[in-house]
Amino acid sequence: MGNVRSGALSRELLEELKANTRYTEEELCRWYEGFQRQCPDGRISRSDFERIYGTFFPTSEAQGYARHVFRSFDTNSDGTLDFREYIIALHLTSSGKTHLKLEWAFSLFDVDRNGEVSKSEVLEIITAIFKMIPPEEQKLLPEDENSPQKRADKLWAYFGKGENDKIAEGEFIDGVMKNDAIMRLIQYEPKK
Ligand SMILES: [Ca+2]
Repeated sequence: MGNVRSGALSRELLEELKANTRYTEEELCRWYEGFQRQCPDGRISRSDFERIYGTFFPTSEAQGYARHVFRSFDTNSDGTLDFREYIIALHLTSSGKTHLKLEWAFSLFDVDRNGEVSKSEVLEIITAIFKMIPPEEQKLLPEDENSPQKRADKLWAYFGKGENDKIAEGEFIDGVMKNDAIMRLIQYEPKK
């Protein structure tokens, strides 16, 4: 290990990220190089993250969503992410339907981090997700899913909640896991 140049991706971190994401060694090394170039101090700031995240959604407005994503991964609230957190963020926020992804989704919705999700939190995140849908795709949405409020109402009704009720983490994960239509409301995957 003595000949590893400073700044290289460590073998331990590489193995950890390979095991916990769907990315290959080649992809991880390439992204690490890009990350080092853009963030020489090894940490990415919120504004850089928003800019890079936005490039994945060139035809819509992803900044609000990116801000929530950043908050959900910046667990010590220091305003930066390291490479590990950055890769886990990219992995969990892109396609997939796993328990881990839904644990993350819950933390995304739990804006005030009090361990439960309120309807206003649901509306806030669903609004950010909705803005990522390009306008021409918004026009094609089902009648009961074509506005943030309708989507929040639909999710809330699915969980059988009153306006002031809350959803706990286990309930959220189990409920979303069982229903693809609800899963669709809490994420947006750009058409390829
Ligand atoms: Ca909350």
